[in-house]
Amino acid sequence: MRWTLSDIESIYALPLLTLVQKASAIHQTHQDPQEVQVCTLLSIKTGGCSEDCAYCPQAARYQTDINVQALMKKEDVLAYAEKAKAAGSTRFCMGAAWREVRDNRDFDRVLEMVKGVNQMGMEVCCTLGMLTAEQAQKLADAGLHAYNHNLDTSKEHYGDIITTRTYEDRLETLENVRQAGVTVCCGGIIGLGETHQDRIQMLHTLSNLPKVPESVPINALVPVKGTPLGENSKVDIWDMVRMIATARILMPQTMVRLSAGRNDMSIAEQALCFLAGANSIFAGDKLLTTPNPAFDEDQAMFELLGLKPRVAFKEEPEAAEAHA
Ligand code: SAM
Ligand code: DTB
Ligand code: SF4
Repeated sequence: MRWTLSDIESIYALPLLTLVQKASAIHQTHQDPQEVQVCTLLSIKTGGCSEDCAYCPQAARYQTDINVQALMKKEDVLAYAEKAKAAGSTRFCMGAAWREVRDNRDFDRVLEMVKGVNQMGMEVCCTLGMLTAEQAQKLADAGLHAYNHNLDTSKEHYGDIITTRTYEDRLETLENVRQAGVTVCCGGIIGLGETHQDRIQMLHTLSNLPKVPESVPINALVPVKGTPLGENSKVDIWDMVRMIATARILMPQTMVRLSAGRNDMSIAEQALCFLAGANSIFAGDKLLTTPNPAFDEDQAMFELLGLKPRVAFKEEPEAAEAHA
């Protein structure tokens, strides 16, 4: 085990600025602190999902305002990817509101999209729900660089948020992705009504996976009307900073992504997250279904803070095995 629960508890409980200073020192040793990876998200299949994830506007069972949309055409997806590339994105992530991938024509079309985006020289990522080992291999053969599959919360809290699949199911897909040689993007959400201990437990699971994930998205819940968590209160920025800093210390070589929730943060608040070790964002005025800062707003933020976009396929060092 790389990190024990008590190691993580002591880091997480540090006085806030001491925690940020420690995380920042580790960030400067293992990463280029000026560099931030710019990823673009596209919802290639929206809504109508059979799952009951309590935070998600795309679950068919909740009454939300989103427009349900069948799988997009390959040409439209590739045109969007070209635009994202021209705007400076180096990673393109396609999301589908599926419980799991099925072996059908839709999956064949996604494989074609993966090939097309890969040929453009962008890192291509997908998040399509659960995968078998064979499906993971097909995605790898098509040129998939990363697969996003979040644990979302602790094993203990999981059953309060999702009942239609298990934590074990999630871990199994992550293992299938690893075995296929695709890099792993796996993180969670804060603001789901979890305790500090749940956050610590989730970080414990993430940082002790057989291989540390190359990328860890930390999402602040975007409360969406109509979902069971639609009335949850806004995540405290200090909680986000604490979570990011702890993740950075536990996983020095990982890309820690300041993911959902940026639309409600000031530049000063985002700057604190970068100082605490975040080095990746989703760019573009929409995440999957909810608003996100526009490209030009982010460009202005990069200029103000002296940040520069990370190039695609920058050598990804082996994830850290040892304590920092
Ligand atoms: N259906 C696939 C799945 O669940 O793995 C892929 C798409 S799903 C929308 C991807 C991730 O988005 C979820 O695991 C969750 O972490 C995040 N997410 C969804 N709704 C969110 C919300 N309202 N606020 C923050 N993150 C959210
Ligand atoms: C991740 O961790 N966050 C992104 C991406 N992976 C797929 C999704 C955020 C979704 C926020 C709610 C929405 O826009 O629908
Ligand atoms: Fe479906 Fe994914 Fe939303 Fe859960 S998070 S309801 S699996 S789209």
